Amino acid sequence: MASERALALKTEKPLGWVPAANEFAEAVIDGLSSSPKTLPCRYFYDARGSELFEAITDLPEYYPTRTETAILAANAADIADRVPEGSILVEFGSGSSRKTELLLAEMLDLAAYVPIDVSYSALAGAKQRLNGRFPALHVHPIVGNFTDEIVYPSALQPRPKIGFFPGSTIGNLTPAEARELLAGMGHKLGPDGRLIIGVDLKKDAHTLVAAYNDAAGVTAAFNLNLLTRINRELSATFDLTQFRHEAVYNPRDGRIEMYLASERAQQVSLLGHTFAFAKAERIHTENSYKYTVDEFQTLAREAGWQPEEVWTDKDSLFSVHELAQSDADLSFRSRPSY
Ligand code: AVJ
Repeated sequence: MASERALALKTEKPLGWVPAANEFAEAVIDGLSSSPKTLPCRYFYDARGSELFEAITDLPEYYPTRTETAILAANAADIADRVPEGSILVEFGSGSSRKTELLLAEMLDLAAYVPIDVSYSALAGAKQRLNGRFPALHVHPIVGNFTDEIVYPSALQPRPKIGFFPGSTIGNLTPAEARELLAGMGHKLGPDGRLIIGVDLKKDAHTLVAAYNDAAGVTAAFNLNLLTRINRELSATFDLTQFRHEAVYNPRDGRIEMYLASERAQQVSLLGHTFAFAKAERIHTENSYKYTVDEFQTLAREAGWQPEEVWTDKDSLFSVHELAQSDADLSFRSRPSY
């Protein structure tokens, strides 16, 4: 095994950490001061936002979660076979860790599971559930953004690391940002690191648009909840009845774009700032990029990863990729015990 690269360490945030109000305030004021106006999608996930996203994953129109879950269920044993004994599973943006259970049920000799998420409540709920189902599994949650440096407890530091990044959350980033994030994950997971990543696939616009404009209006509530959070945490004056959810597919860039559109000319104030909105003016809240398998494998190679395996469903709606470090020592695979 190649020697482990010392990983940059950063002070671990205590469980219960929430983003500093000023960090949130700065991002919101910057976004609403820019033209066109924007709000970062990472702030969707307060407690209510995480609940609404869970509800989205059960919607008939929102195919990604159930399709990825079926792919993982069908291939978890194969994926687990390729994981060295005593590894740690590091999940970026773990949320409820529901999909992860499919892997954990097959990866019985993990040293630990390290879920990383911005939502304290999501981590706490997942830890409690996993402790019940896998009493022998060491669960070490980290509250933070998956772009942050990871602080591994010293006992886990030298262990082989398997990254897990499901749900096509990579789609929230532009391809350039995604390349950078993947390269950063390579650094965080070490020279023998592997990465299991879920990527939503390009398909007909009708299916895509429906997945982000569900008939029940849950995605609209998820999008508008961001304004509720800003009103609550930053004492803003958004009138939610005067903003409308919009989600469109942009075929040129291969992405779904989500917006909050102003129903009329209006002003919103927060923390001493006043922002004017024209009628129909939009706030961009999220991109969700879609890829072909080839496009994503090319991006992964550019980020220093070697595509090893890819699994899709029979309708090619979604894909799960297994990536290895392109300079990784893969000889351990040929040992009979694996
Ligand atoms: C969690 C980012 C993968 O983009 O499909 C779901 C979030 N936004 N419905 C996605 C989301 C609207 C979701 N990701």
